[in-house]
Amino acid sequence: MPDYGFATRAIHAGQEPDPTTGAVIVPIYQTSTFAQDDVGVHKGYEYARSGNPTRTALETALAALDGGAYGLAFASGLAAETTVLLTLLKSGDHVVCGDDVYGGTYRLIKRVFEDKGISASFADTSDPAKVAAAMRPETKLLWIETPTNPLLKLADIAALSALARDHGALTLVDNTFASPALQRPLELGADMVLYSTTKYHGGHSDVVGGALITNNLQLHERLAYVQNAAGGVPGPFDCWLVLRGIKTLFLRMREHSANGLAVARLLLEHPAVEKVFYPGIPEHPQYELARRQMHDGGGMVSFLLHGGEAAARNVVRRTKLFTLAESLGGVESLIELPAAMTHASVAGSSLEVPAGLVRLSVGIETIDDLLADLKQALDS
Ligand code: P1T
Repeated sequence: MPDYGFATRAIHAGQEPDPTTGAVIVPIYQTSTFAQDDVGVHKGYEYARSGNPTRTALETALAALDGGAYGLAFASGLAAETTVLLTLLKSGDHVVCGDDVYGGTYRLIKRVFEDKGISASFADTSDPAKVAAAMRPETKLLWIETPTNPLLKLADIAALSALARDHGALTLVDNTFASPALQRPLELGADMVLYSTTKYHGGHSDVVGGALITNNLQLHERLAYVQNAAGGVPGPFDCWLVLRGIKTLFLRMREHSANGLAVARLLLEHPAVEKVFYPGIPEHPQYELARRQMHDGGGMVSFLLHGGEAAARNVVRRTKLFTLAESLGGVESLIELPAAMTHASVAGSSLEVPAGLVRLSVGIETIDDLLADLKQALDS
């Protein structure tokens, strides 16, 4: 499509009115197979693991949002991750991964793929020198989360993509926390972008999904081959829910960022709070990089309390609007303790997160209500 702006692409890319009925919204093609006029003669679809028109619409929209040429949709973020690792790595290869990533990503690389002869180093991706030191001749992939889950550290995508290229490795950016509304890694030199579309793309905590986007046709074809061969694909209704969410991604991220900033400021000023992690405030050690690389600070905020884990457990028990739950990126606010919940699988590793860390997914409710809820939970 022409060079439309982000919000226009979100609403129209891959989502032209249905050519047979005129339906303005992409239909849910709830079918597992497609009729053929003769053997191998069909309208572009044969079997729904290999392709489904609702999924095609989503894949086109996903690619357009990231300014990429090719998109693939998956049954979950981890199905997308599995597909990348299966496609790019064989026994003897090495991956350098950030040292603060989603617990399930660590578990997949360390506990599933290391058993298959693939080795991994976990390096501080906020420091390019540490990433350079971790690279080996057999390193095939650099895996970056920025901002990281749950400590909101940033990685310089342009610098690290160039560094990986010099070492003959590809760079993948898990852009789940920022979403393409706030950060577009392909434009900064990354080879692939990965999402848990369960989060901001879906936006309503009602669907699990994943995505991979690239500009490299050869890489896309290899990933698409494994997507079909391994089969971690989303069903048509799940694709439709993500497509519906995408239409308001731009608006939602504006509100998530405004509310995230207000929450971070409240926490900074509260006497019970020891430290705040949020890329949208000058107190963040990489604020300059955030301003260069991201359009806004986003909706994820983490913090530590002076009272440690006991105080943190009290706060997550006391909030009323912030629901105690895993996941993030929905319109409603969530609160959790990563060490005991989303990051339980990094316990005892170099990625272990502080037991008293509290993570917020700040939703788009009325900000005064969110601030009052946090304040009463911190005060009592
Ligand atoms: O849950 P799934 O859709 O499979 O996505 C995995 C995933 C990948 N990358 C990042 C940065 C993530 O945060 C996640 C999932 N994270 C949570 C469920 C969470 O609460 O942190």
